[in-house]
Amino acid sequence: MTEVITLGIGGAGVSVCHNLWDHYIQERDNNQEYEKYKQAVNFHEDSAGSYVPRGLFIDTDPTGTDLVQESAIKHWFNDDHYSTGSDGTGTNYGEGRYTSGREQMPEIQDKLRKQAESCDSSPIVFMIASSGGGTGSGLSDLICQDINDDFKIIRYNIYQPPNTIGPANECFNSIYSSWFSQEFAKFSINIDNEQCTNILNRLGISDPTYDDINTLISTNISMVTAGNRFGSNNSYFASLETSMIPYPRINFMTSSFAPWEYTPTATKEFPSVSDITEDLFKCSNSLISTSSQESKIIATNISYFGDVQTDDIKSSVENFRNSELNTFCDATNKGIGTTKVELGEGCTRFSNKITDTLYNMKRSACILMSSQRAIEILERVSKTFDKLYHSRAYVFTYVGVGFESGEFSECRECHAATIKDYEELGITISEGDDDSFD
Ligand SMILES: Nc1nc2c(ncn2[C@@H]2O[C@H](COP(=O)(O)OP(=O)(O)OP(=O)(O)O)[C@@H](O)[C@H]2O)c(=O)[nH]1
Ligand SMILES: [Mg+2]
Repeated sequence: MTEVITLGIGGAGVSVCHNLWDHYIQERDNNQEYEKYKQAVNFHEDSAGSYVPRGLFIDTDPTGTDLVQESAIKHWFNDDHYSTGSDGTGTNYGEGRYTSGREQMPEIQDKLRKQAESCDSSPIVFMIASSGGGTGSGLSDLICQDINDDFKIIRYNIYQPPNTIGPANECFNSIYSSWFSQEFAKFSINIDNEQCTNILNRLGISDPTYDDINTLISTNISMVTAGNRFGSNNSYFASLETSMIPYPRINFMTSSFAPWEYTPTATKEFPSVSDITEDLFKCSNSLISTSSQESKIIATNISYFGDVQTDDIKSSVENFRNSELNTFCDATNKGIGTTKVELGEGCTRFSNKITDTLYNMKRSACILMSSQRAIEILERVSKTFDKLYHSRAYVFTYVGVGFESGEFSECRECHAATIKDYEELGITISEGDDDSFD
């Protein structure tokens, strides 16, 4: 069985993680008697027979972790679940990686090892952070670099939105954490707040707060990983990993849910499995801003929930294959992995205004996708970076905290190489290599 240690890093990471634990704790309370439910994915049983969450809240300042320590679920956590600094990084990646973040590393290593020792096998480390924050980028990268030999890492990045409203140098931080995610993580799943806001607007939440967005994000995390807790999959994202073996340097994932447009009061028929499957591939439903609908898809993993029969899944994949949404490199779609998540009779899950809409739907689905949509997203942040770098804006604040000036060009070159990897994939495909998955 897969065991997972979840790390929330920096302000956004800690807040999303708080929301996610709220979710996992309620889900465990509701389902622990249910035979198929594997509570040991996220909790370990201590010597006194109590279940303890496997995870850490990490920040270079106490704002976010203080909120968790005062929250309704605080009694689930003890000192071993926190690593909190005092000064923050002032949105500076260099501070997160070289100064204030680095000072916390011995404590983080110690607490992480302790949790890993409570696992039966090598756990997966799931890291949640914003790639724009100095802590979320710099300290996450330091942790990633430190542990990647020992653990399989999945990074969940709250990525730079197209219309940045935060500090302009967030794109410096983002470009670095993209590079490290590429080098050291198995997958990085990327979403942005702007697109999450658009989706929440469509759900009737007109002016979403961070809490609304975090609920949407934690619902996404919970749904894409649900197969592990409820199903029979033994490995995280197993089919996706297999499909991605030929592409070792391509790991930038996007995610979507469907259906969104349906409201319980609608008189029209509920969307079919086929409609839902097609919706998952539409850029408008992605949790990261993208419009590259024509771009090539490499591999996907779809989890279905609710009233969905195995035959319906087969026929909807067949329908998708014949639709214009099928832009798979391999037109036979060997790269589509599907999981039907059985929640069990009477099984109730986390409940809030977003999950009430999604979970209580007759059927729904979510997808993880690797595709050339990454090019558009990576190029967007590169352009902002280049503009600032050429004017030398912010460079001095990074050099002042331990950066070597060569690191900027090295990072930018690696970023360009990643974009090229995705572009070359397009060239190979147009030359007729449509058997990429054999
Ligand atoms: N979804 C979401 N985004 C957030 C939240 N808080 C901040 N952000 C976004 O994350 C980015 C800033 O990152 P933070 O996570 O606050 O920064 P940090 O990682 O703590 O790093 P520093 O504070 O710079 O050391 C901004 O783009 C914010 O819009 C949150 O609770 N949820
Ligand atoms: Mg912060």
